[in-house]
Amino acid sequence: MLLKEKIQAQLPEWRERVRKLVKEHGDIKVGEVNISQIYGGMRDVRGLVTDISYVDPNEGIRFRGYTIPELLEKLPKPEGSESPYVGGLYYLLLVGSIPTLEEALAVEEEWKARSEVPQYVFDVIRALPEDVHPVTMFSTAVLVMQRESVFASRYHEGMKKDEYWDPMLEDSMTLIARLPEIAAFIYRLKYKGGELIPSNPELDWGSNFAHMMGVPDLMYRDLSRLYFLLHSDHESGNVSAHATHLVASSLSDIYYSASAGMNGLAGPLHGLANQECLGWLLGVYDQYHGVPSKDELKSYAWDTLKSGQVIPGYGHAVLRKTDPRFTAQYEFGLKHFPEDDIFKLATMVYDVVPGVLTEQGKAKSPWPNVDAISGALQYHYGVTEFDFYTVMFGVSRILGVSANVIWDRALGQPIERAKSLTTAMLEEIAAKA
Ligand code: NMX
Ligand code: MLT
Repeated sequence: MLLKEKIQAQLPEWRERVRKLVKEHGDIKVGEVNISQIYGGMRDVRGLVTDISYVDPNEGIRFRGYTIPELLEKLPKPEGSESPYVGGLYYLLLVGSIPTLEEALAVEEEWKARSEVPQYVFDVIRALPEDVHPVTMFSTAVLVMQRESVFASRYHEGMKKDEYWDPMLEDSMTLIARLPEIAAFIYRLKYKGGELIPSNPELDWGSNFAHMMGVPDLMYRDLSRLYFLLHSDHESGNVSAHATHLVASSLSDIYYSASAGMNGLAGPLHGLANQECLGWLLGVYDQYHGVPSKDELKSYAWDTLKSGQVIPGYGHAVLRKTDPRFTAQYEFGLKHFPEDDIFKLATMVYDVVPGVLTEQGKAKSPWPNVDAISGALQYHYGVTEFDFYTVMFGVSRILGVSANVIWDRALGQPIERAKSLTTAMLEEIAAKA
């Protein structure tokens, strides 16, 4: 497999680089932790490492050093399309350089060869109660495939530690290959009376998802590839990435680990915010029977805050400016459907809500994150069932978290085990300070 060869070729240098850093500079301090951080969700505590993506508070995400506009320009695309192949993005995440068209297509081909979803996965999803949330269905589907883990079986056969990354890559490729069909199956089962659309082996991974969803507008294929690129990774401290990394650090395989990550993504302060955000926009739209005036919108936003709720899609734990993932989606909407009512409303929210949050003075960032607009774009193409949106986030996020745990294994990262203290101990430290 191309990805395997490419990673293998880099391993000696990477292992030596990390070994040297730890051996020669292991006791150099990179930060300190204070009591507020311990009680405050470890904000800004520098305790993780990844070379796959980095989030600068003012600039936003870079994937392997590339900004989103750079990636949209440089990654290979299907002919006549504006969004890159997802296979090319995965190559970049794992290998660290922009692939050629042939290299991107080699990843796409590898996924095609592994894409058949075993019948038992569909049976398990069908056996769940009808009112189960789509993310629960998705996470369950990922988890149940654990029985096929190559990593788990090779571990029990006694594989050597420096080989761990290889079956982690094997499992990740199989898991990712199956995700578009599993997600589209959940969508069609839950909202389209179970009328399934067979996979089209002629299509790339992202377009095939769009096809199986049953959205007739071909531009939805471009949006799907864009969506999967944007949501794939956001360095290592966010809940889904950290949960996946933590679980994988005990040498759980990717099925156990990614399913755990999905369960974290399902929280309303994390990935579920895209569902919440569209619900909030529709709440505004219903209340004012259409796109409201700016004053009406301002008053709705204040009502939300006064009722003790957050405005979904706004604020961020790291970012202090508009999320470039928001900007990329905003530009897509502006180009293709500027007159769409829900898109116009999401744009108006961008004009109004940062001012409201600034006036309230609580949120450290009043600016939009990735979730503030993604639903408006889906809604335009007829994917109006917004409790499905976090499944799409999950499909994408598994690209990033799997790339990370493959490299965790390659570089021999140990089991994660931070130290906790008691409140009395912290009081004692405070008293002595
Ligand atoms: N609406 C209202 N209040 C907010 C918002 C918001 N959008 N963002 C932050 N605050 C509040 C926050 O609840 C906290 O209040 P309190 O002191 O009463 O606990 C205060 O402002 C300070 O919070 P921050 O330090 O600015 O934010 P934090 O780092 O704790 O949390 C989020 C970050 C993203 C969880 C938070 O901004 C939020 O809840 N946003 C809305 C939900 C959302 O969009 N989540 C998606 C994030 C992206 N993703 O996909 O994961
Ligand atoms: C993410 O994409 O994971 C979110 O923006 C949350 C985060 O980075 O904290």
